[in-house]
Amino acid sequence: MSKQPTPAKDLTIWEDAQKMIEKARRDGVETVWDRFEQQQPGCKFCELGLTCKNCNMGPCRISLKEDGKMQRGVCGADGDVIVARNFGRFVAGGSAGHSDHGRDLIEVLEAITEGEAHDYKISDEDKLRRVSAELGISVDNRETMAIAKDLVEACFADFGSRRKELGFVSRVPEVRREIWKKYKVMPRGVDREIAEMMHRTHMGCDNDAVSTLLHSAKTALADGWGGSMIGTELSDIIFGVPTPSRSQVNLGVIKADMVNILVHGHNPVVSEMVLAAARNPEMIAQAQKAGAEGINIGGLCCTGNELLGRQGIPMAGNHLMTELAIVTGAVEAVVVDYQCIMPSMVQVAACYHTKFITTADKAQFTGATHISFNTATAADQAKEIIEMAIAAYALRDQSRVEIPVAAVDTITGFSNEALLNMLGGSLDPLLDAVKEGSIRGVAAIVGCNNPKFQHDSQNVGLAKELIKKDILVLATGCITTAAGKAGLLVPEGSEMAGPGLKKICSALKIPPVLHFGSCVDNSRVIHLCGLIANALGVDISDLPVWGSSPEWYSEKAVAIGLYCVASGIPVHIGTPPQITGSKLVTDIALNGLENIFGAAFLVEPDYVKAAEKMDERIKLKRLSLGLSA
Ligand code: CUV
Ligand code: SF4
Repeated sequence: MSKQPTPAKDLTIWEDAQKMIEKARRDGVETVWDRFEQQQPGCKFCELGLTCKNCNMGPCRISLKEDGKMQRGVCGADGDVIVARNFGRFVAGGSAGHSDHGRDLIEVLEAITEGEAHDYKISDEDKLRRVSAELGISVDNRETMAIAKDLVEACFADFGSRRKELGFVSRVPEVRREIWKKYKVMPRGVDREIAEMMHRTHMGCDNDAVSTLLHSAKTALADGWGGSMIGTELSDIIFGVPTPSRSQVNLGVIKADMVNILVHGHNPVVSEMVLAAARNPEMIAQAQKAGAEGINIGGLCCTGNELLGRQGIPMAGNHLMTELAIVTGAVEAVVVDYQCIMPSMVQVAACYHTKFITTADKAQFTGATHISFNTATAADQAKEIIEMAIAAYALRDQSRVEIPVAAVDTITGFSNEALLNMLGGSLDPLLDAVKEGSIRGVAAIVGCNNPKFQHDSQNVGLAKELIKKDILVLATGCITTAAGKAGLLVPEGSEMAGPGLKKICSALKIPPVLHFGSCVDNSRVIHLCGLIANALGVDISDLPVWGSSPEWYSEKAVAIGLYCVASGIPVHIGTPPQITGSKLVTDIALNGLENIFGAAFLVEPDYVKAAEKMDERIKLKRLSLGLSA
């Protein structure tokens, strides 16, 4: 007898997702939830982090039974070392993802300065000058392109090994820098720290869990204050600084009478060009000739966030919505760059008329249509992509189309610049609100979904609990769509907030949850914390702030979590990483880091309890700053 499938309402809190899960079942399409179930029960050793396959004397696994058997790998590594090494490589993977993304932006800026990327330009000269000056580049009476060339060199240098510390470390409060020096975690070059992590975790190198964990922190710091920060700042320079604008979210942004193209991945380099091509009158005329009303671009995951923040392009969904978006039967093309793109998208697309188009040579998918995207030919390639989507429109079977809900309104596109602008050019109004207790603290909730939880239940639940306690929430990554769907990204959302936050939101006409961009844009959050700490003359760890990723899944999320902690921002996560096989490593993550960095991880799968614990700490931090709890 075959088992009844789990009711869709238990898998996700959203109506659009529930309806599409049901349609996927009718259409015979396998989704992430089906595969998650097939994978249960998971491997215990792996879950605990106690498997090692770093050499060919193994693979090895460590037993938690203390009966003398399998206490050490063949080489002699014990459970603590193995867990720390695995964790270190996990962090290196995440840091590499963000940072390689950042490097791609340097290459675009370089191509602009060399006159080899005619379809791109420097959109924000002011920011170019500001950032360059911060990095010690002379900007007075110099041509834009000359400054940009120097900026390119300065950023590339941050990836290598010739520096003592990264350029943007200048944004870190002095006291924090001293801590980093003391524990030898001052990040030098991005690639250097990642490569050193791979080296340290080779058999026979770093065989001390504490030492490996400290280097994990250093690697993550190189991501946050290096690769990611470069990614954010250069994206702003090339495509513009995000400013608040109205947009919409959920599967209702897909339009039955349009050629629908979804952009997915992380990097704005391709998606900005696809958007520009979709706005080209010639392309629109072609789409109309094919019988559509026009061309509609929607976002998924962080590429979506990049376009949402800068261009107000609507968001079709977050991580666990990506397969379901295709199931609407109304998507002509999904255009991807890299990261968080489920390989299954190829199979799901093949069940419909959807073209699945990859664009990055470093992220190719068997069965996809690959266009090797090149900045020199970007506009033409983007047109080619649009034409493929228009051609696919003719193949759409309207009888299979189901757009389950109407779109929900949002205001998105905040950034530190936008925030300052709103506050009249100075952080003071924000600091005053914090001091008087209208805003009791700030929490950045970082994206991701994970089928281990009912989709978005924790993301939305936590955001609502926090704003009730007058804690301002900044949203980055995949929680954005969730917050938007829950009505938290509009000023009216402050009805759900506590009285203090509600008052501030009404005065400034802002939502209680501010969309702060994609996951590389968590660099904006640490930058902001640095600015606030400097303004108050304290360390970041003294601030009433939190990071959180309730439904995290990716290596990148752990890198973000760790650079936040090492920067002095405590981080809540809904599930532990694969470290619980080592009591030593787990204790360090939950407690030991507090003694070093003044912040540590909190693992709490229940969002109500998480919010309470976060609130407790905010109270303590407020009291130590001499403020009311
Ligand atoms: Ni980078 S990392 S799932 S938040 S995009 Fe969403 Fe976005 Fe991935 Fe996590
Ligand atoms: Fe086993 Fe040691 Fe090799 Fe890991 S490095 S697989 S623990 S022998």
